Amino acid sequence: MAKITSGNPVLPGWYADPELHAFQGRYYIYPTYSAPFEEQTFFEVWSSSDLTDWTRDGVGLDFVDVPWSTHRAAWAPSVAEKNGKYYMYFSAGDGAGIGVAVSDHPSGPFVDALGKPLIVDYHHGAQPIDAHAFVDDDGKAYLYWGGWRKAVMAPLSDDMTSLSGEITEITPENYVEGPFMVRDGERYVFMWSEGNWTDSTYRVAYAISDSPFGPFNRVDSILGIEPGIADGAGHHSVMRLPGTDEYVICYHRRILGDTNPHHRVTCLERFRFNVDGTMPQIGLTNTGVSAHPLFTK
Ligand code: FUB
Repeated sequence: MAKITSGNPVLPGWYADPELHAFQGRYYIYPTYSAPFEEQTFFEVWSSSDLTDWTRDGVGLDFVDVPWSTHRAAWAPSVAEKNGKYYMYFSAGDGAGIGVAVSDHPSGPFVDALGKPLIVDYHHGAQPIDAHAFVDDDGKAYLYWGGWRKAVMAPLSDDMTSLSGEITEITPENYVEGPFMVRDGERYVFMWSEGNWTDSTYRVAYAISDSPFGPFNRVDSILGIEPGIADGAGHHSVMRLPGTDEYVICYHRRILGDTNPHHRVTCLERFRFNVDGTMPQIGLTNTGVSAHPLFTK
């Protein structure tokens, strides 16, 4: 029987840094497998027809096939579609670099496109992790990334496997990692994670700009802790719910009192922007989101 709400968490087991998309009439979540770094050697792909029931499609990319990855710390995949192909940007080896892999299908298999990292240097002090690919309404694509409390960005080339412009530092106040961009009308809403991913201090904050290049001035935190339910909510993604003016935030959070740093679970919540364009405070729930079937036209 179809579920009415997703419940939280939506994926069984420990998964973090989830990126949510709607591709080809189906929803997809691309998460980090949250475990000790040596056990993080692959990226799974999960999919759903209506946001409530999630199926493990399989391993989309295995570090066995990425020799430069150092075969550990497979983190924070971000997937973008361009010209019918799907590009996965991923972090490898706790700073070994950001790679890009390509597939003909959102479930993969993804194939390492370059045979080497796309980004390996620490530009402006930013650790090369936590890439996020944002495709604007005009089809131009941008890559945002950075750990070690520094955020940078650059335009992507049309081939999606190289940068086409200068790497600019965009670090907002309190930034730690996990950058994400969403466009709401004419406004570019940039978000990131603050605090420490291993404990309850982790949270999400945002800035609004009229350009994908910034500047990004911190407005407020919007997600982090819910007394009696969960804490340490962060490293998220946001997707506009097709056919509505609502958004879904997909994030990971911690179980109250559980101090194992890798015990992170993937959850969903629905929200609307406030009428003045600011973001609301987003509560952490156990009910998750209501079913929203997605049909291909
Ligand atoms: O999941 C591994 C790392 O933890 C990510 O790259 C960080 O953003 C943090 O969520």
